[in-house]
Amino acid sequence: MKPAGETQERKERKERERENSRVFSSLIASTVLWLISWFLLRVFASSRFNSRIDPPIQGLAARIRAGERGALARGISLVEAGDTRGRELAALLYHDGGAAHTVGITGPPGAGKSTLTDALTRAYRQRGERVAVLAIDPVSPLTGGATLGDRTRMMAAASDTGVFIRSSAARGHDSGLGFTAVQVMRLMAAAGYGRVLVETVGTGQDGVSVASVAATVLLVQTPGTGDEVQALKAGVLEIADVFVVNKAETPGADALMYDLRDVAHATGTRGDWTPPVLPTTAISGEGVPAVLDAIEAHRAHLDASGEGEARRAARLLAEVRALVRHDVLTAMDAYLRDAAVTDRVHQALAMSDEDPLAVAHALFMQWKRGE
Ligand SMILES: Nc1nc2c(ncn2[C@@H]2O[C@H](COP(=O)(O)OP(=O)(O)OP(=O)(O)O)[C@@H](O)[C@H]2O)c(=O)[nH]1
Ligand SMILES: [Mg+2]
Repeated sequence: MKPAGETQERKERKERERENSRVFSSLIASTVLWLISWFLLRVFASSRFNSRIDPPIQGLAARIRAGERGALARGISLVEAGDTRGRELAALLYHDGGAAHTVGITGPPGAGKSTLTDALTRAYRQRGERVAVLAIDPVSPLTGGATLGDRTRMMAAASDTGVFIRSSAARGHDSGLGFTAVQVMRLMAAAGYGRVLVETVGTGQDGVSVASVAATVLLVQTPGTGDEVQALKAGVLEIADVFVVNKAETPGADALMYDLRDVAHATGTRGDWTPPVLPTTAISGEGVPAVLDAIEAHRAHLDASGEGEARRAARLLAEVRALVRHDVLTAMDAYLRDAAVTDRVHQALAMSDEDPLAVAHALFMQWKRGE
């Protein structure tokens, strides 16, 4: 016979065990419940996130992918207006245009960039390729004359659906070549244009930025004053993958080509690519097939050498920086215009001995801290 105390103890132990298992199972149950609600919340949140992408923008993206020209034009307008829906659109179409080859055509005003772009476009069309052109600031005040716009109308009249041409006014300090141009070109590529050409005026530093939007850069020069090559800035020479001497039928073309070849060998060589120097008469189309071949050769070089990937990475970095810079400036502008902040500045300047430099520094630090 067991002592009464021992039985009591056993009873209590059993009771405790039962209690423990109750606590344990309720713990399991609440964990499961918690996991389920967490999962449901995630699903809910992500569906809310998706629904935050404007359904019309998703529709527009689909229509652009299908190659609808009207949709592409509308999408480009959204991007150029700096509309947030434009950014959403460009983001949605980011993976759609990977196969397109982007070609920048730059050079001084009146060199014949538009005429050459037009000739290249026709040549690509004859080869059955679809071409989109972005002409940035196409009419220079110097030449004013023949513009791509005139030819655009001609092509539109011929209703060639394999060509899409868009003119864009240069804006702001980045000559319109910041993220806006990249996004417009991305939309064009997503719409199925395998060649995306971008024409931009530039002889100095401003011309350099074309390299941040195009895989292959053509630098168009013309014979004339005799000091063209000297006038070229080092930065421009470095970005040129193909030199084109346009108006090659005019006097001085041979001398210019000779000089440019010198320069191309001295400074332009990158890896096993030395920029070729090619003569064209863009108005008649002479020399244009050789330019097409050079673009193709450069594309092959980019693929084979790995330089294409490296440049793509550099372009994406430049784009991210431009976007962030834009957002920071926009946010900063709004902050500075804020009435309370303006009051604070007035007070700091009026009530203390603080100079504008100190006030500006303090304000910047406050902005960084989110005050
Ligand atoms: N002689 C000759 N004239 C040409 C040639 N190519 C273009 N032009 C003329 O040069 C002028 C300027 O040509 P555009 O194609 O408008 O030059 P652009 O570089 O686009 O000029 P902007 O965009 O205004 O900087 C036009 O009158 C063209 O007809 C060429 O090969 N030979
Ligand atoms: Mg032009």
